[in-house]
Amino acid sequence: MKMSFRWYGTDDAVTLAKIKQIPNMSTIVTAIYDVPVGEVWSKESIQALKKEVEDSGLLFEVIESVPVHEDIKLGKPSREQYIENYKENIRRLGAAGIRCICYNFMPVFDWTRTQLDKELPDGSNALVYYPEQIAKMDPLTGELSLPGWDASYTKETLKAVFDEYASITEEDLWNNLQYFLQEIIPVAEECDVKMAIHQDDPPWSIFGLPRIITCEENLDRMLSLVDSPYNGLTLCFGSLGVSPKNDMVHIADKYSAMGRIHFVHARNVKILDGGFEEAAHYSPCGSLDMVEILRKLHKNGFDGYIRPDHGRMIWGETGRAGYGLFDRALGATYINGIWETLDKTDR
Ligand SMILES: [Mn+2]
Repeated sequence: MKMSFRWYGTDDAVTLAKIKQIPNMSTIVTAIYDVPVGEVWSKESIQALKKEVEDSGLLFEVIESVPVHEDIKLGKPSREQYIENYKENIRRLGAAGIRCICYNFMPVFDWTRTQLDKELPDGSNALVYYPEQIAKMDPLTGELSLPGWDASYTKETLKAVFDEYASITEEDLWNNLQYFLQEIIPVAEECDVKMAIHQDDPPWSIFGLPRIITCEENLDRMLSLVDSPYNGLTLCFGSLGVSPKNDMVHIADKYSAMGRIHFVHARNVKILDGGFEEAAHYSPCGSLDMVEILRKLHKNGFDGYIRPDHGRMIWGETGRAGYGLFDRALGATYINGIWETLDKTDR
């Protein structure tokens, strides 16, 4: 495995120099954030990003994310141009040394939580999702925003895109995903860039919008849409794992044995009735058995990228919710410890 860390660019308070000091850190996971969704990234900005990362002694090999334009998910005629743009981004990123692109196919919203700073009993705070809070949230106020979300929506444009999704069923979304993958995967193969879809977070419909990347059955279907190793997964423990019906040990085993996991988001969650709280990475802090999940990846020879996913805010750190330095660094070290133990014992 190659240990990696998400970095939000030059204005990220968590600097490359700090990330570099985390033991066993090899790769930066980043993106270009100032280009509207669906547009082609300029070669100059890709090169500048690559140089900045590599000058810090880290590898520039993973992009999270190249976002998929809503018109592709909606299957509108304008998707043709957006798919061409997407292919061009794969080509440009591949030429710059990127080997893995993480993306998702969630309508409108990326990951969703109801509170970003819930204080936990130990005084740290974490992101949480409580069903009673989601029931009271109105996404159409335009006031909801989380790191990584498309910030360009106004109240009016959000209403318009919701109206468009009113007639889109899950089957429509499947068809639109298939169309997209059949177009882009051959390009990913040519460019040696592994495409790695992120599961829907949380893995159920929210605000009446369809969601399909939610469970084992649907992961099987997704991977069969284009049967190529370049059509793979970002296995996000904390996204799939909040649904008790998703057996994460089994899922990690199955898809890593198939060679279809290219990128791993390792984090723990405490499952509540219909909701969840993000937890420290250490297994007893949440509902997931991190050792057993990682053991399956290790057993199957996983050699892709892994990054500690969302951390809590600890030791008074402030900043981008879920993306502080301290708790994610603890997570990386915990994963390193498990992996080193597996290296030395599971032969
Ligand atoms: Mn994730």
